[in-house]
Amino acid sequence: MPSFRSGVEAYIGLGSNLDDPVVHVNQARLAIAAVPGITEIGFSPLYRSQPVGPQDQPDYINAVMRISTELEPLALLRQLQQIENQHGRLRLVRWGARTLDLDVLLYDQQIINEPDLIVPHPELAKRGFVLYPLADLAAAEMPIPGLGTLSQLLAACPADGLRKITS
Ligand code: A4P
Ligand code: MG
Repeated sequence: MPSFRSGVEAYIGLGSNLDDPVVHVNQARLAIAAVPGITEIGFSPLYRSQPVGPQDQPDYINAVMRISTELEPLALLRQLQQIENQHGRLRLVRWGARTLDLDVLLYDQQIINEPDLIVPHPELAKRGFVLYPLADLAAAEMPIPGLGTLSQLLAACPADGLRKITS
């Protein structure tokens, strides 16, 4: 009997605030979609957001990508980190300015607590620049494992300083 592997759904957060962030985010989208074992299902509008963390850095461009993937969670993270590195990402300051940041927001409906990977992303519930683009791609009733539904999280998270810049 042939066996068919079917992908699981995952959501990736994209962020950039250096060296023409819109270009970095759009190129990252293409690079992610080109990884064997990843298929793009949807891509949110781009948002401009004020920095969370150190304030002496430029505004961010943020977006969320919905994918289907055959990669295991850690393999997915490693692929995203390779793409970050190709974009000249230097890890200097926690939550500091970066050319490209790719986070695994959700992987299927799994809760993952490994040294290198925590899913859902630990800051997801507090971040408008993650929740609002997520809501452009997913049903309001979507459960966020361990945290409630997407609409419950949105209701508790103001969209302060968040501006949609593409449709
Ligand atoms: N890691 C654990 N879980 C995950 C996950 N779900 N996805 C580990 C991705 N990585 C995960 O990340 C540090 C380590 O987190 C990695 O080695 C990985 O194994 P990093 O990208 O090297 O460092 P970082 O990004 O400086 O830290 P961190 O905690 O990942 O920061 P965040 O949460 O990514 O926040 N403000 C606005 N407006 N928009 C932004 O996009 N982004 C950040 C970065 C801060 N402020 C921002 C934005
Ligand atoms: Mg990160």
